[in-house]
Amino acid sequence: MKNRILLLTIIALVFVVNISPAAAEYKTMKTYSFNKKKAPKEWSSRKTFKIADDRCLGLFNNRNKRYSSKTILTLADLPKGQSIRITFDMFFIGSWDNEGKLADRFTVTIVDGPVVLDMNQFPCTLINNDDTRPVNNTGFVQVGERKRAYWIKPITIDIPHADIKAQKLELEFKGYLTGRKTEFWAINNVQIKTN
Ligand SMILES: [Ca+2]
Ligand SMILES: [Ca+2]
Repeated sequence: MKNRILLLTIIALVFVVNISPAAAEYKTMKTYSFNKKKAPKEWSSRKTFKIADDRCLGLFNNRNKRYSSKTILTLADLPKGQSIRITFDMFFIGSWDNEGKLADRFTVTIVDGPVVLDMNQFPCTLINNDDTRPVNNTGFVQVGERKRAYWIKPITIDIPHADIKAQKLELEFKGYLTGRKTEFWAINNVQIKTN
């Protein structure tokens, strides 16, 4: 009897170990790498910008008229009853602030729905607030007359199927920056996955 229970336990364990990676698997439905001057029509703001020889969607700044403040991604004909996972590379350019009067914010929101990403902590550390002394930045990029440090952060957003109405999803990416010429953002390598 004891042996039988042991055997059943082992079988159950093997089953659990085998099934868990499959359950977490997502299929990539769409990829946006923004390698042309204009992003595809699904994006409301379509300008792209080269950072280290790789084009991104951007730049964005909500306080500077030369740039867009946001972009909306419209996805139609999504598979019925399935949740969506969105991954992308977020570029924080310049001196984004985590606190005080100059604090910044970045959100992703389902249009007419909930906020699905709300960030107020950023990797943009500068020694003595000096633009030329960034810590752990990915690189530098020329914006206007100045070179600014940037940091890339991979982001994952899961959207439950209950938040997807009529197989359609409109996602608004928006920054709330205080710096007109010192802070920007861009995105790259957006992947839309279903499970
Ligand atoms: Ca790209
Ligand atoms: Ca700021």
